[in-house]
Amino acid sequence: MRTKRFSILFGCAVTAAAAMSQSAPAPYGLTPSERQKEWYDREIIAFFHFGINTFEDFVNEGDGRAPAAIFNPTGLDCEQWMETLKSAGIPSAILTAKHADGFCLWPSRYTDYGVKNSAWKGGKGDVVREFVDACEDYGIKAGIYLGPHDRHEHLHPDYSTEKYKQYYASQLRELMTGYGKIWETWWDGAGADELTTPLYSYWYDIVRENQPDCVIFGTKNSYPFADVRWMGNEAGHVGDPCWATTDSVCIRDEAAYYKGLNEGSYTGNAYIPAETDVSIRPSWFYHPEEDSRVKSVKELWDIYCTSVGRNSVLLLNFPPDRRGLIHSSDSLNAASLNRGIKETFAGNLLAGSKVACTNDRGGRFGARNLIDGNPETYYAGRDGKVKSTVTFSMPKAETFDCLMVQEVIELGQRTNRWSVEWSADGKVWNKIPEADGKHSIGHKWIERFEPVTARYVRLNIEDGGACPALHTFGVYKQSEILK
Ligand code: OTN
Repeated sequence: MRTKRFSILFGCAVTAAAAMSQSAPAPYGLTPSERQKEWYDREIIAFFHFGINTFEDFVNEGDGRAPAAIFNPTGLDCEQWMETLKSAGIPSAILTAKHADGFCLWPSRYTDYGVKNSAWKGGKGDVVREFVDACEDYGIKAGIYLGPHDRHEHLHPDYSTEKYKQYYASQLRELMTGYGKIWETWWDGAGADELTTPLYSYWYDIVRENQPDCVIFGTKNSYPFADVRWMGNEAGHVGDPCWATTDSVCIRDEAAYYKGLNEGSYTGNAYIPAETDVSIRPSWFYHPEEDSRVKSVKELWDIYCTSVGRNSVLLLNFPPDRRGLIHSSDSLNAASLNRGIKETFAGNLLAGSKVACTNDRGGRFGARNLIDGNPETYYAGRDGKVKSTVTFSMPKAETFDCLMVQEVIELGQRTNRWSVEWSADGKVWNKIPEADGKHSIGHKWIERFEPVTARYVRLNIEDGGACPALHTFGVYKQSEILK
């Protein structure tokens, strides 16, 4: 009797010890760098298109001929920009230090075309300095757009010259060494898609030597150095699926090129996730004519769902006006979007559910982790078993019209087919058409659908390259603010 009792206790202890020591799944395929993980977690980045174009009538792509003197914001206040970001819940921002017109917002030693020859502050001002200082004060991660296309210098199309290479390099060095920590730099392909890889290689060294954590947005020939890619349009909608991987040799026919940007490729040979650049107004630069055409909260929510909610990061442009301030309509709509997102995702309706799972790794990887609201824990299946069905039984019927699922991105893109179903009685199951035959998940995937009232929900992982590893799954009711 004594012996048996001992052996039962001993057996339990072994099982518990085995469960505690259950090892994590090995990463599968390509995985993000630390820089890319940090970038994914930002979710939204603000873009500020501000420069000489702001002071011309309806110009977005200046020809580089506007006199520097016309740049003269009457009340520039970068702290007001930061207030907009704080109420919008946006943790990072990128300023167009130099757009395609070539006008420099900082007093570059390498050109006269910039703030030092403007009327603003008697030529003694530095917008980049004011921007990075305000970012620092507000805990916002600062980024710099230094457009490779420079019409003022009339270098186009002779981009491959040594003169141009050094000119850009000198300006890049000024910005990467003189303004503190820079979290992102933007190599816009607009007007510059033909720049060669050796040129980017030279510039890349300047970024990496001085800013090891700086994420590089790159296109085409800068892919070997890019941390994030363009997603193929400026409307805010990435593809479905949207893989973080793509083919780095992507200049085939045009359709394949755009598909590669918009959707990526599950078998792609490079991990370069998609960044979604879109303006809150029709144009990139401020035009008073567009004050009534600021994107509505509903439009912004659509964009959030088709960018952040499709495994991308949203780069949302807020163009400061001629005073040097963000217009109140832009700020108010962005703040409402933030409140609506918070309200929607505050309550995972599956949180109190009983959970059953067909493929449970055990130990600390149980499927309950999907609904514990803790980003540190995750659910994983058993090695070699890619399929899984996780069934959630809620304490009572709930009505929802939105779902969200997140993979453990540091373990790679594992799942490549999934669906979600609901049931009122746990016997008859109904598909959610918008969540059927899905492919990518990645950092975050959101689907919206007609309201459903259900007591049971199941997540089906139907195929993948390795056992599933997911840290969140939830169903939600969209906030009224977003409608
Ligand atoms: O005419 N264009 O150059 C253009 C029109 C619409 C959308 C984009 C572009 S250029 C495009 O810009 C992207 C950023 O939005 C990337 O930098 C691409 O490399 C570039 O080709």
